[in-house]
Amino acid sequence: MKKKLNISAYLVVGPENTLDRPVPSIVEAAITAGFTTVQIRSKVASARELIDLVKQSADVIARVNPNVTLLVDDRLDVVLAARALGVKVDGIHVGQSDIPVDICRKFLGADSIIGLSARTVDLIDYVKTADIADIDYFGAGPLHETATKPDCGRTIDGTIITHGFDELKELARVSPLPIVVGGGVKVNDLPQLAATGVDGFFVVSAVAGADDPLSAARVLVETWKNYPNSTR
Ligand code: TZP
Ligand code: MG
Repeated sequence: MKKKLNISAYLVVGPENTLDRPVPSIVEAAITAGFTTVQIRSKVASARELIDLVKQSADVIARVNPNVTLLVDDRLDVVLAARALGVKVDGIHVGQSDIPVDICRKFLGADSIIGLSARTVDLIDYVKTADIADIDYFGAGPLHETATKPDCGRTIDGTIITHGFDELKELARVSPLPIVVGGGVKVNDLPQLAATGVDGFFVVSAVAGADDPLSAARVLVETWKNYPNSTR
């Protein structure tokens, strides 16, 4: 059966984001604080390292909170390899230039979670008209320009498109699927972000780059909870 998806507090993390601390320790801090989804994402780790990180993260999730959803960014091969090794991975998150979602669905099966980063340009029209047959949620962003993913929101002419709260409110209204928003998100953004009606926030550095990831994650979760918004 498909795991019930909760993208309200969504951690994205890889070894390049943790200031040399082990990825599983950051995952543990986040889900102990109440994060609901974890995505393992690395542009530097090898396939073997990624499989290992996914396994270690799955072990932390099984121990701390088995309801947490575990996803892998981009790497269908890593999800399949981890599963072949008996690791419980719930699915994948892909971008517009990654493996198409129907191919992911074909390989991962009906019970897997598949997230897709929405297009940055013409975001609202895109979400209204996208074929959502194989998608469980949309990622949208950036809210702010971010050093963690400098190309996020960058158009062909090099300018960065960010999405303000008014646009995100409209996005939440028209989207046929749950929406998680990230890119430069910090705790101070959460009241306004929650008020837009989107389903959650995703962060890398606000947790993985914090001096104390556990207390940073706690503040994020508590702040979001104080602005209950989603009925999806
Ligand atoms: N996808 C869009 S922006 C982003 C990803 C993975 C990075 C967000 O990182 P941070 O540190 O929360 O700005
Ligand atoms: Mg990608």
